Amino acid sequence: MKESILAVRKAVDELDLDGVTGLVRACLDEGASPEEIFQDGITAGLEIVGRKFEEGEYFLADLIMAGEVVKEAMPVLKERMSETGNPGRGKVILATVAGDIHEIGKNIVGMILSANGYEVIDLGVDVPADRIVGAARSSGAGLIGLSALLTTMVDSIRGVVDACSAAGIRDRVRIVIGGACTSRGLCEEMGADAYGETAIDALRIFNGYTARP
Ligand code: B12
Repeated sequence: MKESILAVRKAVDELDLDGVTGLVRACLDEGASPEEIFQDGITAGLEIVGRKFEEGEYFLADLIMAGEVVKEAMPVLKERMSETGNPGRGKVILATVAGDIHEIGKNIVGMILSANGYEVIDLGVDVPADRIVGAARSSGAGLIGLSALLTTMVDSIRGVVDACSAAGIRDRVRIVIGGACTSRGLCEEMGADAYGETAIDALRIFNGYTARP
């Protein structure tokens, strides 16, 4: 792995708000792709932060700081990604489920999808099922991506599936789930259509649904 990507990972792990943007730029200048930087730099760094939190070395304030460090780095990556777009793949509704305010993974998924031609309707975090249904109806979007990181909130996924059924739109929407606490098994249990482990998986899954014959 490139040294420069390891430096981004370290900046996230060590909560280096001032240094992170310069390090991300250095990776891009060396030819690393935004996807590599997200996966091996930012996401890997956040995993270390999560471990330190679990082990009592970091506290909630550090988690908040880690979120800020990543937000700081996002604009540079976003700039680079929008250069490669090819419009017209379809509309995707993205939301972090009710009760959960983690947004970094959802935002990365959103950036990768919009850089690849999707119109992303990002409803934000802690989104109730009825808002998701309302957005699917008013926009006509047939794709829904749900992000969930808190084990205690996974039932919110079922809530969205049930709300789509109750509204009579379940057969015209595909519900894809992701986020650290989700899995293929959970996807089946909740009655969703697909599970993606990474943002690149999200793109692959949605591309499968929108592939033209
Ligand atoms: C940063 C962080 C926070 C920040 C979030 C800041 C923000 N703006 O988002 C803040 C400080 C707000 C926070 C709060 C809390 N957090 Co927190 N947090 C984290 C941390 C360190 C990183 C999360 C993250 O952004 N990861 C990086 C992203 C890129 O990964 P990701 O979201 O999984 O997304 C990737 C894939 O999963 C996938 N993906 C994501 N979404 C989707 C959607 C689709 C459709 C698809 C296909 C794919 C996909 O693509 C992404 C890129 O590849 C994790 C630890 C960890 N390692 O996950 C804990 C963690 C998630 N938090 C945790 C906890 C407990 C909390 C709190 C309850 C703490 C507290 N006591 O208050 C609160 C919850 C508040 C709430 N109601 O939601 C626990 C959850 C445990 C659990 N399993 O339930 C974790 C795992 C930490 C730990 N080890 O204990 N947190």
